[in-house]
Amino acid sequence: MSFIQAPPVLGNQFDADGAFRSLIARLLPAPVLREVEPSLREMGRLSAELYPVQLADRLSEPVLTQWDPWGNRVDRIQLTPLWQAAERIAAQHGVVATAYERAHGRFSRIHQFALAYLFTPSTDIYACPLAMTDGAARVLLDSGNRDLIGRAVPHLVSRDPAAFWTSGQWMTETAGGSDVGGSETEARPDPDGGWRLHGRKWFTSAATSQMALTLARPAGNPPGGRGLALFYVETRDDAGMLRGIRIDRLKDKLGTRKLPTAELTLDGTPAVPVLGLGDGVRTIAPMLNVTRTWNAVSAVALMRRGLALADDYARRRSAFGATLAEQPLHADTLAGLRAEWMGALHLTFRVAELLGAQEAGEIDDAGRALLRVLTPLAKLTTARQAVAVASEVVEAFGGAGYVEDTGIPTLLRDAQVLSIWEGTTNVLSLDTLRALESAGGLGPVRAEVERCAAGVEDPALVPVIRAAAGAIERAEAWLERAMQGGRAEVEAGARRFALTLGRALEVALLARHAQWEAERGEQDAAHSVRRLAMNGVDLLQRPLADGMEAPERSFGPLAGGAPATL
Ligand code: MFK
Repeated sequence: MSFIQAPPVLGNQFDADGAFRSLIARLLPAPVLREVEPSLREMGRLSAELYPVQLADRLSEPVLTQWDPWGNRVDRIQLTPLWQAAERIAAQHGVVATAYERAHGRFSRIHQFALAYLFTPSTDIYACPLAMTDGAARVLLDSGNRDLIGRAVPHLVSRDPAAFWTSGQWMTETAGGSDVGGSETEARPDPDGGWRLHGRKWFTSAATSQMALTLARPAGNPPGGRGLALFYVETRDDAGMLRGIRIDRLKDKLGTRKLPTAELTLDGTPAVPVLGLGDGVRTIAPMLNVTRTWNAVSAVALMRRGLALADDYARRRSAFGATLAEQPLHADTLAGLRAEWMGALHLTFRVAELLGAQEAGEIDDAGRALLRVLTPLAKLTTARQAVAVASEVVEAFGGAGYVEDTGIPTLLRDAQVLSIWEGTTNVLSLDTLRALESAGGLGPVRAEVERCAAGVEDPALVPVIRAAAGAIERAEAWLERAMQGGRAEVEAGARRFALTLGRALEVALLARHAQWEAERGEQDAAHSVRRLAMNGVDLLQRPLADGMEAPERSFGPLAGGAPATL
């Protein structure tokens, strides 16, 4: 009994991530890259440094204290030590602020999401409050409400931990997390001219935020989403007491256990309308699009963490006379996962690139339509990939991956939320249809694949990009056929359709990058893009032998669509 297995170890997570460095080297002009690299390297260093802290903090969870010893209702939440550190680090390193300081114009979004990508896996999903903070800043700035912008935005984008605020996004009620139009919270006018909210918010992540944006129905408004209005709430008064808010309980969740996700009762909560007294869903939509982009960034960040650990472990663990890394089947399994992650990475940062261009006012109508379509596609595709990859990562560790204090199971539990919150895979598939409808069809997606194809010349990559274009063509044909069958037929296939578009876009974007690398004598993306295509792209058509069609499935990418014929 003398053998002790060496555990996986992480180095600087920026330096160690060649695929990511290659991507940002293409996306950022050289002078910008030179300027931002030190901040990314520092975040990569912190990410490695915080990982053992995260493991040591594994069992602590937020604690809700509702009453003080003397019978006063206090509703205080004690956050875990790593979450407290994460808030400070996030502020100081500008994980939100970078996007709004816009020191590098449209490239600042890429810089910011690069910081978030490195920050996220070692900070116990502190990305959640940051995502909502970012989304709240976006919504307030878009609203043009000068009072609220002046009051809140400087806090939301502050680098000073003492001044930094996070924001909640209170949407979900017992009547619906997806069908938000069913919200029951009522806004009643106050004699002093303000508004007070009455209702119950059923799933409020980050209940410790200083402010929140929330939906409520002004008394007398009609039912449905249009009758809701968006309200701004400051959660505590100067004495630190909650303002007409009770925290009823913290949720007992499968994962994201460090998040103080709470059930709240709003009992006369003072609130300020953000933009008029209706159309709240439309007003909050920019926030959803920002948080959905964060979701995709978190998905690629968690996949990357799983793979970094699995790769390192494969070099340390021996079985049957060789390291796992030298075992062909294990190496092949990891290569398949790496391909999924790289496709997801490229789709996600394409969204970041477009969002940055939009915010800097450097986007045309076609770019805007593309961003609107790519945002739900990136969210839904990368979230499903993250769950599938995290599950395989657990398996790549064998029994150790199933043991809690290795920290590996947490990856799977945390990844599972990514396909649920901020819109489930199905809800986002329907949102994709809505986005395509307003774009007048698949034009933006087709144009994006054609743009990628135009840059691909390497004979080894041409069949790959053709596979992506072919999948888009078949998806378009499927949509036309399904539309003849009526709305129900289109909706029934919407998930397979959206995942096919998402995967085809990943292949196209990665192939374009592989061409760029090939011109520099590198082959990393080329290997992965071929593998991604072989993992399967097209979930709408799954031909079997003898002209049979496989039952259509919309399971996960690794069990995914028909492998492309390369
Ligand atoms: C780590 C990263 C992430 C961390 C964040 C964690 C926080 C977790 C907390 C939560 O989970 S909060 C809950 C998140 N909930 C959702 O994401 C809701 C999911 N449901 C949907 O997205 C539904 O599709 C939706 C609520 C939008 C449907 O509601 P409605 O009332 O049927 O809306 P409708 O009529 O479809 O759209 C109303 C308007 O908004 C329309 O514009 P017009 O009024 O001009 O016609 C839509 O076009 C517009 N709209 C809707 N979604 C949009 C959008 N516009 C732009 N982008 C979108 N995504």
